[in-house]
Amino acid sequence: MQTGQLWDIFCTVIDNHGDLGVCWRLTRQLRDAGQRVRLWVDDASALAWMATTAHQEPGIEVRPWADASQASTLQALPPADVWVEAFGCTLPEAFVAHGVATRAQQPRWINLEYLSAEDWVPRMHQLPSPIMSGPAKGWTKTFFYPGFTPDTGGLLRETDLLERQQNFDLLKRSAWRQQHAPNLLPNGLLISLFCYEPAALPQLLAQLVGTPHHLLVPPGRPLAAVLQALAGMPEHPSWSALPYTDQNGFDEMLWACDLNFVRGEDSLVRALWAGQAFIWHIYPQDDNAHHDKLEAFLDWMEAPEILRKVHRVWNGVEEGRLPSLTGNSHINWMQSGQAAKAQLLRHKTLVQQLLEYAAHL
Ligand code: TRH
Repeated sequence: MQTGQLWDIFCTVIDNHGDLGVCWRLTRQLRDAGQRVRLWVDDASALAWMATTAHQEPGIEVRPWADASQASTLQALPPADVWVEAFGCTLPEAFVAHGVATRAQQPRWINLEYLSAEDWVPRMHQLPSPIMSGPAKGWTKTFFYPGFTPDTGGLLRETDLLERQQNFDLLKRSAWRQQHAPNLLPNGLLISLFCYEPAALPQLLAQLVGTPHHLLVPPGRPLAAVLQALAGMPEHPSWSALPYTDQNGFDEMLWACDLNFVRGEDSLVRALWAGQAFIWHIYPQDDNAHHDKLEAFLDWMEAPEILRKVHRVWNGVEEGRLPSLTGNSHINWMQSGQAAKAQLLRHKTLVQQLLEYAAHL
């Protein structure tokens, strides 16, 4: 029985999977914390592989964005205690107007922002922002910034994550590896490649040719980028394509591999929790704003120089040769990541902080 508060989370899918990935994870963790959640999404199709049980989860309703503007829907809806506007998606005006017309007091209205390690984030986190126009003029919205330090909103982390990781023991890990890379030699690294279209991809692929390492390529943009790069290569590295998997399956991939190339926002956090070596392809932004975001993250990670160099070349911040993935550098990267994970495990999670914030209605 979900006795907690009722949350309306709004999510628009921009161009990849992270908006929905983050919102679904948030939905699931709030429900696991005893809350009731309505997730309003404009394009929920990715849930078919990302969260196969999404439409049968107790305490969770996944609803089409368009319904939030239907008068008949709105009249039948019990009012939520908290509105979450994910990544500044702008709530449907009819939904807001209905709230203003029918509520004695405004809900807690949270604008959940994108994840960043930049130093201005703690100053912006939990800042109230008066609404200056539209049906909710005079109400207040609060900006919630996820982050890597205790003075931010924190990160999404399931309460059973460590238990799940312990259950994924050496036996399960080697079975996973055997299933997905049966020909991997004992001295070979198993590498996952979740990326956009990195300029240094041909360099990475060329580096792996003739080595015992095996590349696992998730579907979508990573596979398209690899196929395009391979078309121009006389010799190919050992690699194989992966099917789409749900979020738990994606975690197991990260846990089973020795090195994970991740991207965007959600898989970066999952790679940190996985505790294996990782390299991050940040979501490119037109004005190169992502360069500062990348440097801020590397600063927070206290990344060794070679890992900074790899990130700059991988993200096209710097031209030049991609440093090779030799054994010892890979071990150093893993140690950097594990130190970062240990720090993060001591912080309150995003859901803990959201619940504390919402409790003071
Ligand atoms: O897909 P992304 O590039 O999403 C991006 C980022 O979120 C970015 O911040 C945002 O601005 C942009 O979308 C619009 O990368 P990300 O964040 O890692 O999200 C991918 C999600 O998909 C992640 O939760 C992992 C999940 N996933 C699976 O669960 N199974 C799969 O098979 C695959 C390939 C991905």
